[in-house]
Amino acid sequence: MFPTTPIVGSGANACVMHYRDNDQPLSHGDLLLLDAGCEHELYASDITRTFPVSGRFTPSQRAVYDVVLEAQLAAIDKVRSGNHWNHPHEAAVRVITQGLVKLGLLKGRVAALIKDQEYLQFFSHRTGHWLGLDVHDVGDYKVGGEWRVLEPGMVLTVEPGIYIRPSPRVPKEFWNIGIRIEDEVLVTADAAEVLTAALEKTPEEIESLVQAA
Ligand SMILES: [Mn+2]
Repeated sequence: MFPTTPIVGSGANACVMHYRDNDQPLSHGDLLLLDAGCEHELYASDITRTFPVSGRFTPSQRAVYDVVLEAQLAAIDKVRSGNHWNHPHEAAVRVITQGLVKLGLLKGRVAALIKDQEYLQFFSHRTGHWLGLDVHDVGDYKVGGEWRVLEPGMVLTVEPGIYIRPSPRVPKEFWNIGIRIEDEVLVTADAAEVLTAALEKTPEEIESLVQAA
């Protein structure tokens, strides 16, 4: 989400939006949220993956991961020329709200929950930003008061997340689950091209990567 310093947060810190201390020990059963990137030929990258420290997601972690991944894929599907800047975010909001209802973390009708922005309790940031020479690159998100229309050649991040703080209203097995999945996406005339598609992303791939480490 933020430039320059990586975000490496586990446990409760995975739910802290701009956590930068990056100095806490990893505990079995926790998640590790890693938001980082490299530069290549002066161009920035910005990637987030979330790992189970133990090598295996708990059922609750896995259930939330599945929702975030579904939201990310739905958002990426909306990255195409002719759509506007907010289409991917709207898709992510819909999937995340549906998922939060399915998980029992929100109660009510999905349409009303979206209208009332109840998802903000768990997903309080936007779904992406321009990416280029800078991590948060220059460029308008609105033009003439309207969401900017996507054009081939634009590059943006797609990074929905769900962050669940301890609360008496939330079952304990969900406490301190913080999951974000972020890729770089190129707008083309056709379907979006995920520039970071070579990286592990499915829960099975992520678990295998940690187990092999
Ligand atoms: Mn980002």
